[in-house]
Amino acid sequence: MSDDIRAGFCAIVGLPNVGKSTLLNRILDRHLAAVSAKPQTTRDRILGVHSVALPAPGDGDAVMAQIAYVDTPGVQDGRGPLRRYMRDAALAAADDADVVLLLVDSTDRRGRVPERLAEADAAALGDASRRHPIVIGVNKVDRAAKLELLPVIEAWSSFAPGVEVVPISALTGDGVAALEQAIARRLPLGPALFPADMVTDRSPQFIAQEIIREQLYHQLGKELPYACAVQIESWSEKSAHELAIAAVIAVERESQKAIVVGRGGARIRELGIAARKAISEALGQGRGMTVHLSLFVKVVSEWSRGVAGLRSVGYTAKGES
Ligand SMILES: Nc1nc2c(ncn2[C@@H]2O[C@H](COP(=O)(O)OP(=O)(O)OP(=O)(O)O)[C@@H](O)[C@H]2O)c(=O)[nH]1
Ligand SMILES: [Mg+2]
Repeated sequence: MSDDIRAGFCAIVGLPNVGKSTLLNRILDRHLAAVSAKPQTTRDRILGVHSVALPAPGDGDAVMAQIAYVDTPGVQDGRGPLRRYMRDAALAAADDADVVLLLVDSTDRRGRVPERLAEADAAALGDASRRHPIVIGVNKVDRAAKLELLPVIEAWSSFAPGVEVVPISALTGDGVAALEQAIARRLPLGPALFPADMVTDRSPQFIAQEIIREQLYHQLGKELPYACAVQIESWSEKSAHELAIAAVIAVERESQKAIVVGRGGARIRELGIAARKAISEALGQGRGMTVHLSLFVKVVSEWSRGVAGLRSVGYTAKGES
């Protein structure tokens, strides 16, 4: 590993639904983090490593930069153990980072300029950015009117000293290369932190579990996804191209189980088909992979109401095992 590159952690923080996970997937060019139109999709920190070449000023050689992105749950007020767990994960990631990437949604009137943030949100995001260099990504510019964008960019330019604001679209990729350059320039010089071929610290099991959870967000009504947790029960690689997975969807009440299963099992079947396709694409990486997926629904009474319940469905706080 060379000693003269820029390398470090970049925490992606922001309000729920601004496009943090979409951006990580776009940068890595793969389906790693769950994405949905509903807020509070991401529950855990997810690491994704990406290297870029940083042109040197003048005629010097380009410097490599290894950026270790940490996708986080949207920062929000901590009501209830699950929300607190998610908020802690986001703030801890920002605390540990070398650069904070604050992502804002240019189409969302609530959060698109600093003055519009709720006090608690502003305090949490301000805290996250105070101790580290900060880059602000103004996202979803594909949907924002150009004239509306300028005041948004201007407003964020004075959020913190030395801040750089980069308009982007995580969906189309517009501006993302410039954003990565702005982040890379702020990383410390030093040895690479991860092997050159490493993309994530997350296992294929975690990626599969997130894809199933993502389908729950896509296919269930407004409230129900928040009552669901997914755990992989068994994982068997029959060959390099064939994988059998059994997963449990934990819900909190019998009535929820009935909805997830659907009439005659129709809903769970639909979920299974969509998840199986996405898992085989994500894990096969274009090489073709046959996935057999069995889904079961189980009631774990009130799992989101306490720390023991969270632990029972796999949410373990930092430092626990
Ligand atoms: N038009 C448009 N939509 C986007 C863009 N980036 C993300 N979205 C959409 O915004 C929604 C939220 O995206 P996510 O990536 O799940 O947002 P997030 O910030 O990770 O959300 P949480 O994990 O809930 O905090 C999804 O419907 C995305 O498709 C963008 O650049 N343009
Ligand atoms: Mg997310």
